[in-house]
Amino acid sequence: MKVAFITGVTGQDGAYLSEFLLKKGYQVHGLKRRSSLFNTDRIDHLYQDPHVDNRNFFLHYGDMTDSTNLIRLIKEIQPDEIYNLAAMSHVHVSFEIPEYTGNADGLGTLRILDAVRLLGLEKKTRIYQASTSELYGKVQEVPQSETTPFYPRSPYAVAKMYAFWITVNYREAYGMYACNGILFNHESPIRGETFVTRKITRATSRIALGLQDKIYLGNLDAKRDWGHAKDYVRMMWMILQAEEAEDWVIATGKTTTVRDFVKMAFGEVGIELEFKGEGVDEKGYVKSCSNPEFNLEIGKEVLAVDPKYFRPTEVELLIGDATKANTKLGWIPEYELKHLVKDMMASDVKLMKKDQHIKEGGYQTFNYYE
Ligand code: NDP
Ligand code: GDR
Repeated sequence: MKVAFITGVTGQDGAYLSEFLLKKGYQVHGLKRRSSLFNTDRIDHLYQDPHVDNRNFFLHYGDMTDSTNLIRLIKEIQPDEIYNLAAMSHVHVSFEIPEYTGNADGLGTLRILDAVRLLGLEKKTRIYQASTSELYGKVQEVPQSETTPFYPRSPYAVAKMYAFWITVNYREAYGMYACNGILFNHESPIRGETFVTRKITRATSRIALGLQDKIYLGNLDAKRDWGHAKDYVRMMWMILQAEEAEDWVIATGKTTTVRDFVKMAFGEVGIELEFKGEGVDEKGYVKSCSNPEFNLEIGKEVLAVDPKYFRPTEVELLIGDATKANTKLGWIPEYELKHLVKDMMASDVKLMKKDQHIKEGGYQTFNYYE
């Protein structure tokens, strides 16, 4: 039985990857942080009672900023594969907590690599590093591939740039099997609520159901290459099964503006939007509503721009070229953007209907607009 260790197991990718590896017959160990509230929502369905035999899913407390903890865990687990997914992963928030981001995302990666080296596991343990299209930052060339130069535009991206190169360096210096997956944005119904796609699908569902009036967004012109997280975690595993340790771009090769994503999300529930105005004055209005379930007034303003969501330095355009992964590993994404939006909207409408019932029952529901 192969043994995997996943840092960031409670996150979007950690949850899907755990499911994927358990189905493949792996024993999966995950690193979770101590939190004052339960933080295991995404993996609760995988939980196994510690008192039963034959468990194959284990959670361990730890933190990417704590070397001794990581060394002890890797020593105990003796993993065949480590997937280093833990990170302070929000680009905008990284401008608020740059030092912590550098510590967790940059040095955290070094701690994993060095633990493997110190424990003499260089020849046993394969390491996947969650690198990112944010490394490309300011546009140098499109589409972006493994040979495109980096120009990071946030403390998050700079920390991930250190993580990228320290992974390459340990591979070259110590002959370790360590790879970077340069993944472009990938989303799902369990995407963190403050990333733009999930913020949009949640708000669209709430607006349609009369639970919220409006959504406030930042840069509507930003373009992202959005894929489905399920396709991307499959590729993380494929990367570690390849003969040679290499770095790989994973992307769909198509790009879409935030504005068009909003239109698609509203379209999914039969609401057509029209946009008027420019820059900070741009607004979105209901043009038509073909769904009798929703009682939305034509002409209602449902979207406005709030400059507080603008970033000090923005990444305007991402579009990836995954030819290498397509041809060398045979990876082809199963989901198109329209399937992703459908999946996310179906899930959020269902979730928000629960809130509607709670509200109708006289109880308060909370929504954070970040
Ligand atoms: P999430 O934000 O959903 O999950 C991040 C995970 O890291 C959570 O489990 C979080 O724990 C954990 N974590 C954060 N800080 C620490 C720390 N100091 N110590 C231990 N664990 C920590 O991210 P995703 O699942 O979306 O992304 C996974 C990885 O892939 C990240 O490294 C991200 O930067 C990278 N990436 C993501 C892309 C995407 O589009 N999703 C694209 C390219 C790269 P908790 O639940 O307690 O907060
Ligand atoms: P990103 O994702 O920064 O690409 O990082 P995010 O969804 O946060 O932003 C995408 C684009 O949308 C614009 N935007 C907004 N973003 C947020 N969060 N909230 C808003 O209200 C809003 N309005 C417009 C942003 O300016 C940006 O251009 C994600 C993370 O998962 C990283 O960890 C990962 O490395 C990259 O994707 C690839």
